[in-house]
Amino acid sequence: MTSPIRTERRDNVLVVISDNPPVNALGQAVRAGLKDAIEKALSDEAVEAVVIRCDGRTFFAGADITEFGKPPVGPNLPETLDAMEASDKPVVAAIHGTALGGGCEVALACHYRVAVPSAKLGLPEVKLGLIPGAAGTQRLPRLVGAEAALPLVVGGNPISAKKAQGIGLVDEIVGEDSLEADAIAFAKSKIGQPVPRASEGTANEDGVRDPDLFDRFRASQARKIRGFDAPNAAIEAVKAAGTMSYAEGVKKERELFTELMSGTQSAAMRHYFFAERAANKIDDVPRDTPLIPIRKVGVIGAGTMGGGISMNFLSAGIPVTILEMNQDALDRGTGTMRKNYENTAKKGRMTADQVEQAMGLLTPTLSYDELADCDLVIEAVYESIDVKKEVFGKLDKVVKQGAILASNTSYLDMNEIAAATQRPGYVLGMHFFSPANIMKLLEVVRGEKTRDDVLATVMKLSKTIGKVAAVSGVCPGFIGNRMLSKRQEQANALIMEGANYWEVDEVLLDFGFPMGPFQMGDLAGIDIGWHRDPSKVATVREALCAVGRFGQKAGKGYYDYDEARQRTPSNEVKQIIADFAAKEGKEHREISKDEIRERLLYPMVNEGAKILEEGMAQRASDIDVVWINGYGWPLYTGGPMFWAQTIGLDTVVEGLGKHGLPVSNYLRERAADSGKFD
Ligand code: 3H9
Repeated sequence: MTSPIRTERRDNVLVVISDNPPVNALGQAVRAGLKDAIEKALSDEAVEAVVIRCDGRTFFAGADITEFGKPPVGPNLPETLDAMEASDKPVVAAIHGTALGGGCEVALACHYRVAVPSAKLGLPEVKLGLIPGAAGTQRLPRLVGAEAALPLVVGGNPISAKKAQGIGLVDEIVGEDSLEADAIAFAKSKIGQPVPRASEGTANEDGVRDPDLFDRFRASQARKIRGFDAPNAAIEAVKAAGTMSYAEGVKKERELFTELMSGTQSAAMRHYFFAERAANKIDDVPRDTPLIPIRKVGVIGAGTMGGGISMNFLSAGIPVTILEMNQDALDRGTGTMRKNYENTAKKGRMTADQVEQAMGLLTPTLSYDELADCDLVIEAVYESIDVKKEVFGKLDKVVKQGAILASNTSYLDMNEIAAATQRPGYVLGMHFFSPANIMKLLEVVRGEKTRDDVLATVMKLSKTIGKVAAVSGVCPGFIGNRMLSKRQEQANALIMEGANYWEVDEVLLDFGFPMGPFQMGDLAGIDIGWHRDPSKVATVREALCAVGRFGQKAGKGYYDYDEARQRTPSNEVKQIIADFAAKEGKEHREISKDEIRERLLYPMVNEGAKILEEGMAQRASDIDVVWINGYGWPLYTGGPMFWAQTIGLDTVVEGLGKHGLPVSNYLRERAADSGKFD
C-alpha cells in the first residue's frame, strides 16, 4: 500500500505532504508516514528545514475518528508529534482549510505555523465528548496563554487565521495561492536560529498569576456546558498546564482523555458526528443525481415562520421574494427581519454592511405573479389542509415548470398537498423549526411522488443554508412531532394522576433538555389553536386560556413569571389541575421521578421504533438527529434511539410494560434480537 505521505526536496527544505482524502485525517498510515519523514529529514544533512503541508481541501482535520474504540496501532500521535518538536531543524506547518483537533496539535508541535487567510484552526474535541489527546491542552496554553487557550479548548469552535495570529498561534499569514512557496521562504529564514518549542513556552503563566481565571471561565460557560463532562475536563487540563511541569501536564491530559474516551458521553457524541453526516444521504437516491439550480427562492407568509425561513436564504446570499396578503403584514414581517439582523449586528456577529447586503436581496410583494421565476417556493401559511391546498393550486399555475414547491407544514399530509398540483414530483415538505433562522433542524418530508432530483437538491440546499437535514416519510407529525405527541400525552396524564407539572419539567431538565413540556407550552403560547371562547372549557389548556394564562407573553401560563422571566409554580394552576382531575375521577398519588422519566421518554422510543418499522425514517440515527437539533434532546446521550440502546432496549420494553403502555412489535423484536435498531 502506498503511503499517504510523500516528501519533496526544494533546495535545503524538505516538504512533507499528506494526501489522505477527504480531510487528511491522521490515521495510522499518516502518522507512520509523518514519523518516517521527520526521521528522514533529521538524518539527511542536506536538509536544513522542514515544511509540512497537505494536498486536497484541508490541512489535517484531526485524528481519524473511525479508529476510536479500536485496538491502537502505532505510532501514536503524541510520539509522532514529540519526534517532530524535538527536531533542531525548523519545522513549519503550512496551513490551509481547517487545522482541527489532532491537526491543530500537529501545528502546535511544529516550531512555526504559517497559514493562508481563509484557514481556520481549532480544537473541536469537546464536540466529540473528548479533550485534545496529543498534548494540545499543554502546548497551546504555553504558546498563547491560558486565557486565550480556554475558549479554544473548552468551546471547541475554530478561529480564523487572523485571530490565530492575534493570539500568537499563527506566526505569519501567507498568500492564499502561494502557501508552499511562502512557507518554504519562511522556513529558510529560520535556518540557523534556535527553534522555539511550544512545550517550552511560558505564556501559560498568566494562569499562574491569576488562578481565579479558571473558575471565572467555568462560571461564564455554566449554561452552555451544563451536563457535559468534556468541557470541565478541558478546563482542568488547561489549568494543569499552569500548575504542573510539561511532562506531568501531558500525563494529566492523557488520564482525562482516556477516561472520556471510555465513557458513554463520548460514544454518544461520536455516534452523533456520523449520524449527522449519514442523515444527509438518501439510500435510494444516487449520489450523482443532477441537482436543480436554486438561484431565487419565494416564501409565502411573512409571519414569524416565513420571515425566519427567508433569513436563512438571504444570509446565504440567495435572493428571496416574500409574499403576504396585505401591505401591513408585509411591512411588519420585513421590519421584524431587519430588526433581527440589526440585533445580530449589535452583538457583533454581523457587520452593518452585511445587514444591508442581506436585506438588499429581499423583494417584498403582494402578488403571486412575482413568484413566477423562483426556483423554489416555500409556503409558510396557516396550518390548515384546505388553505395549503388552495395555495399550492395557485402556485402551480403561476410558478415556472421545473421549480420546486415546498410546504413548511409540521403535521399535514404532504401527499394530499402535492395532489393539489399538476407537478406532485416537484412537491415536498421543508419543515423548519422556530425560530427558523436559528434552529438547526430541517425535516425534509418526502412525498410518495417526490422526484429524486428534487429531494437531492433540497438536501444539498440545507447544507448551503447551514441546516442539518433529515428525511421523513409522510405520516402525521412526521418524525419529530409524531414522537413529541407521545411525550405530551404522558405529561398530561401524569399531572392528572398527581405529579406536579413543575416536577415533570424538572425531570426533563435533569435529563438534559433545555426545558420541559409545560415550560415549552408557556414559551410557545398556550393559546395557540385556542377557540377563544372562555365559556367552553374541556381541557386544562382551555381552562388556563379562559383565565388569561396564555403563557410567558401574558406574564402567566402554567407558571407565574416576574419581570426577569423567572418562573414560579402557580397555586391557581395547581388548583385548576386538581379540579380537573377530580372531575374526571382521577385519584392523585405520589409519582416518583423515575416513573415520570420512563413514562415521558420510553413511549417516544416506542414511537421511534414504529417510525422505523413503517420506513418513515431511513435509519434510527436520523431520528436522533431530528431530536437533538429540533427539540433539545441532550447531545451527550446521543438522541432517543441511541440512548435507548445504551440503557438497553429490553429495559425500555420492560418499563413500558410496567406502566401499562403499548410496546410495538418492532421494538420487542429488536430488544430480543440484537438490542440495536440499525
Ligand atoms: C482528535 O483529533 C483527537 C486528538 O486530539 C487526539 C488523538 C490522540 N475522522 O464533515 P464532512 C469524514 S478528534 C474520520 O461532510 P465538510 C466525514 O465523516 C478529531 N473521518 O465535510 C465525511 O465522511 P463521509 C478532531 C472524518 O467539508 C467526510 O470526512 N477533529 C473526520 O462539511 C467529509 O466530512 C474533528 O472533530 C475525522 N476526523 O467539513 C473534525 N472528519 O463523506 C471533524 C471528517 O463518508 N471534522 N471525516 O460522510 C469536521 O469538522 C469536518 O469534517 C470538516 C470538513 C470541517 C473537517
